[in-house]
Amino acid sequence: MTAVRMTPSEALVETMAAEGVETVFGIVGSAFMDALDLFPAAGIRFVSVAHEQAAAHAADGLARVTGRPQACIAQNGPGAANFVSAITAAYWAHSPVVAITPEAGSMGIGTGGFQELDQMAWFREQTAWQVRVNRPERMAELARRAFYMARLESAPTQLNIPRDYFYGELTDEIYRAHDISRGPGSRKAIQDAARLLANAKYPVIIAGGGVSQGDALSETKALAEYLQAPVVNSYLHNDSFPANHPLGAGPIGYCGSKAAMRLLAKADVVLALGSRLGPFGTLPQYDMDYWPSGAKIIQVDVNPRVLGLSKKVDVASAADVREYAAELLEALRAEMGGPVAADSRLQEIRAEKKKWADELASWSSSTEKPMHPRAFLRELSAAMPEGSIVATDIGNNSSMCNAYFTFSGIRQHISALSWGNCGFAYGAAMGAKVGRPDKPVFAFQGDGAWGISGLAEVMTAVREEIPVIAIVANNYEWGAEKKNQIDYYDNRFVGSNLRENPDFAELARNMGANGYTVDAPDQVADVVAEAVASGKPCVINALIQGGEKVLAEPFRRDALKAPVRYLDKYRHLNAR
Ligand SMILES: Cc1ncc(C[n+]2csc(CCOP(=O)(O)OP(=O)(O)O)c2C)c(N)n1
Ligand SMILES: [Mg+2]
Repeated sequence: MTAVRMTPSEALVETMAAEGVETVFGIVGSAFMDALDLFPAAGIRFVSVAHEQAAAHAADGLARVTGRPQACIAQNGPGAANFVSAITAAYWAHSPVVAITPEAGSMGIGTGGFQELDQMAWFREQTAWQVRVNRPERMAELARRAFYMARLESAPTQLNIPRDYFYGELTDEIYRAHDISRGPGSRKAIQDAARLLANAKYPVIIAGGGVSQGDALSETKALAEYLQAPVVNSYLHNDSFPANHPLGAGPIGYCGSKAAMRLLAKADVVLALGSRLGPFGTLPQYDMDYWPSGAKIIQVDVNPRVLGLSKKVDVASAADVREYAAELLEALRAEMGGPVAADSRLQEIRAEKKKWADELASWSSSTEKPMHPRAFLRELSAAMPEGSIVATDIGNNSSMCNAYFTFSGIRQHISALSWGNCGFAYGAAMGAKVGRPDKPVFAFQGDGAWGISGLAEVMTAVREEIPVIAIVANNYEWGAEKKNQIDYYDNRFVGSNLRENPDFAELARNMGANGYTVDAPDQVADVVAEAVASGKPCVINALIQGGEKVLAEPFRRDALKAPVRYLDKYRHLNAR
């Protein structure tokens, strides 16, 4: 295509189409109506949500399953502001989302007009790149840049457009920005890593989110098999290496796999592939300080800014994880001459996995009604068909999922990650389902998180025919926070009970979805199978026990202190 005459709205929509955007999430608004009117003719589906937070989570979920930048759009001011938390979630998840934020008209900026907000400031901290379109003629160029930078940085970007700049005319050429090849990083670093690994007594691989986002699973498997090294999933990336692979030991971190943590503790060399080694991913768990502090660390990440960020590393590579893993294998072949024959290591991994599976089973065998959460999670994970995509939220039960949900391939576990916002999973699951209509997609949320963003979005799923299956872990409490009040505040429950929850299954039916209630473990498999087969949006209201006896260890023991009160009127609230 050569340069032709068009409007800025046409330039924006054509650029999105050129970048492969097929779906945009948002809520209709006059500020961008001139462009929105073109979406159907451009072949772009507009998914209209109930709250803009879910739109940005959906774009994130869609980006994570497709590996391509995705977009959301909102009215200026309040609509754009509603994006902020969800865009921050995408930022910490390294997910390429382009937030398109129309703003007050260029002739009114700075006068405190209707729906005016300094939208650049609101997204400064959580985007890798942002631009305010400063002339309508630059629309195609700047939109293309927003998508390119999202791909380059694997992060959200912001395209901010004064609302009058959708109108006018320009002459321009529309094309997709070039691809980026990053390569395997420095040769010397690969040689150094190969030498360390060749001489290791007990190498362990940490498969991070970069293995999934970098499509590096087969290269990681080949590397692990050559070294006969156990592979653990980094925190909240349970899909970065298959649980059923003989070398796969499961996830480290909060509520993860004891097998993984015990095996990692033995490492003398750690190869961290596509991981920033996030500070919350390596804290002690189950009273186990499993991080191998004496081990040599090799860290590989596409983003050089995260290398050595939270751990001292011995060899660091800024590299495409897939290309790196392939090159490292070649270097190991040259260094070692042949694969490690370590039958004893395989046996040990098998034994550790069995020991942990048995322990977990013994924690999860209750048949009580309402269900013990662990008995429920065990049935649920067995009932989810292989290949399912699961979005997980933040909360005590969402965290307990880490020990139960296993995945056979990458891009299947869509978790809230380090932004840690309750209300992530349903929007993300909607986006994931739009991207993978062929797969069952579940959203796992606690009842509190469900109220933040979930429940109201069932209207979206019904209206837009997005058949996600919501699992509401309904314990009538903000369990994760209640656990802190149990452990530190002598059972004084301020704001943590949710006794008045309505019947979520009936509500779902009223909204046009299928609604189910389960309260015993032996009901779970049939209901999940029915929900999967229905092809409709479904809500499974899972009645589970809450409170002291069943809640998992608190997440932030590292950050809480026993209460100290000096004033007489509060003295009775001192820790006893
Ligand atoms: C947006 C937001 N608000 C508050 C919190 C603090 N918070 C963390 S976990 C949690 C409780 C979650 O309760 P629920 O969703 O019912 O899950 P449960 O812990 O009961 O399994 C809260 C309020 C948060 N992480 N995010
Ligand atoms: Mg709850």
